[in-house]
Amino acid sequence: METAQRKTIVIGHRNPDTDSIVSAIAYAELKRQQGLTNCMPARGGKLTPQTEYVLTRFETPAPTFIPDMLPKVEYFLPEGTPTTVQANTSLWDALELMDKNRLSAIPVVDSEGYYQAFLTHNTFTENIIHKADPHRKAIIPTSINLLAHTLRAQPLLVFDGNAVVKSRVLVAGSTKEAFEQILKTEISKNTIAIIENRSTILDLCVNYKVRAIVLTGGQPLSKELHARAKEAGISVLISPYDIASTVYLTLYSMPVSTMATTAIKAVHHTALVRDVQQAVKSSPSRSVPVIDDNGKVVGILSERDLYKQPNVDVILVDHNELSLGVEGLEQFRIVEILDHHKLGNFPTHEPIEFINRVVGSTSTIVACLYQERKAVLSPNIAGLLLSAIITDTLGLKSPTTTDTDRNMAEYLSGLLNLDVEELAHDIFSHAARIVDLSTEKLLTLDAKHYEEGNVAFDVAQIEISSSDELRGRLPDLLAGLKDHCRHEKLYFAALMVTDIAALNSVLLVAGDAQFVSKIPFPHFENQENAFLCRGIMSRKKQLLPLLLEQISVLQTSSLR
Ligand SMILES: [Mn+2]
Repeated sequence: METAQRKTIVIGHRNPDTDSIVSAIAYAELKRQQGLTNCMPARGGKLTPQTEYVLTRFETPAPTFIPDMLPKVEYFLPEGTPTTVQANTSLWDALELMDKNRLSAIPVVDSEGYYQAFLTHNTFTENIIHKADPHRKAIIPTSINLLAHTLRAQPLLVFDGNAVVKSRVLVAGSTKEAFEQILKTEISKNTIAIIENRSTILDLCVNYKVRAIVLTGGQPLSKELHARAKEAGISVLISPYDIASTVYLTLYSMPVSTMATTAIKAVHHTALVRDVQQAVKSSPSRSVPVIDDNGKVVGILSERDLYKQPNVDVILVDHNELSLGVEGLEQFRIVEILDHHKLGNFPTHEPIEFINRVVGSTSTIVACLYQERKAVLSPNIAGLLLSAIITDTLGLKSPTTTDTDRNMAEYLSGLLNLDVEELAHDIFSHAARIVDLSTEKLLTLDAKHYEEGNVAFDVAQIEISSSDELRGRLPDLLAGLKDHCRHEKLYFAALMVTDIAALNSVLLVAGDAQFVSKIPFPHFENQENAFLCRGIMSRKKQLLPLLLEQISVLQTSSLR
């Protein structure tokens, strides 16, 4: 039997540039050609207009957006289709299935597969104590068909076979007079009488029009009684077991749903493991059902699954430092790295394929690997690779460009019959620059609002590919921030302008003068409210902690 291949995700750095996106797409394609069929490209951020242009031009969809790799439930689910039972299955069949598959819990689903309840050994034990309590009347919700099925009984007469009705179970073990006394106190139509073939008692049951008669000992009914039972609408079953076993099995003919608990909520397959850990641990079976977007059961997550390795591997392209990658990467097995940056990598538990070359783009490395591994390079992939080499080397002009990049660009342009200069011109002129966007748009495109202690502030972020784009806009942007801060009564408002080529950000801030004066970065272009933050690309992970610390220092000192 062929088992599904482990999933492998190829992903570039956060705030992905064209090289990160293209090398992920092209390398995932190469891996698939080499037999790693479940290998998918992903991206950890929004596409820049430049990347969008390149993907559109070479007719390739954007990789799946994975904002973080924080461990999610789906990465820990055991492989294969989960065992479930439908709500109208008998308790006996459900328990038998659990026993056969060595399960401590089983999700109860409706006919479409939607989650309804959870049957665990614990919930069963708790419920059976109540149902089988001899101090209370035995009332069992069951249908005639479930009863016949569980008892392996021969149905003689069946009326309304699928209706589940709460029924009192009576065993005719007494004299006719005593039994009649009992029958008088019951609602006959909700009574199931379990009788050894005793004609006097049978006669009573037919007269009182009980719901069902279960005959034990395998004896059939007399013709006369059969006819009267039929006329009275009484179901009659012949159990192959003796009275004791028949009574015992009757209890297990209840639909499984009556013994399952609805208190255990299903978790979503994309939920974060850290958010569901408590639910798993406090569940009596130490497991919870997992559902997909449609509410259908896709698995059971057990506590022991949480200690396993996730079922997804990761290939990093265009970065080798975890701090530059999407959040949570360290929890996964990194199986390969392709990069052209300085090393800042992490220890691994096992040897991995690690290719780091001093070239102008990761896409150059991927293109070389297509050649080395004699893989098919489709025109679209070739076009993407050429575009990424061009963007990462600024049209083969940046000092990072090597002969390998130039040779590869020439090879690809020959393959595509496309001039490098022309393509470079198209890419750089089509990519939207901040010049084309209004100040308001730039300040709101990707703005986030934060509240810390008794202050509120906004930090927006935009990406540029050259700081030249920013220079002419500085006065507008600073004035816009000032207005926004005053209007919204904020402690401060900031715009982080991230240069995806230079890997740094310019921070523009308007607001509390004391706060602004304490920002620990050098001024940008001698502007009082602009700062150059070298190596800072992430608002969430790098900038925000610094801002929060500054706020807390100022607030503490103002209390003194
Ligand atoms: Mn790169």
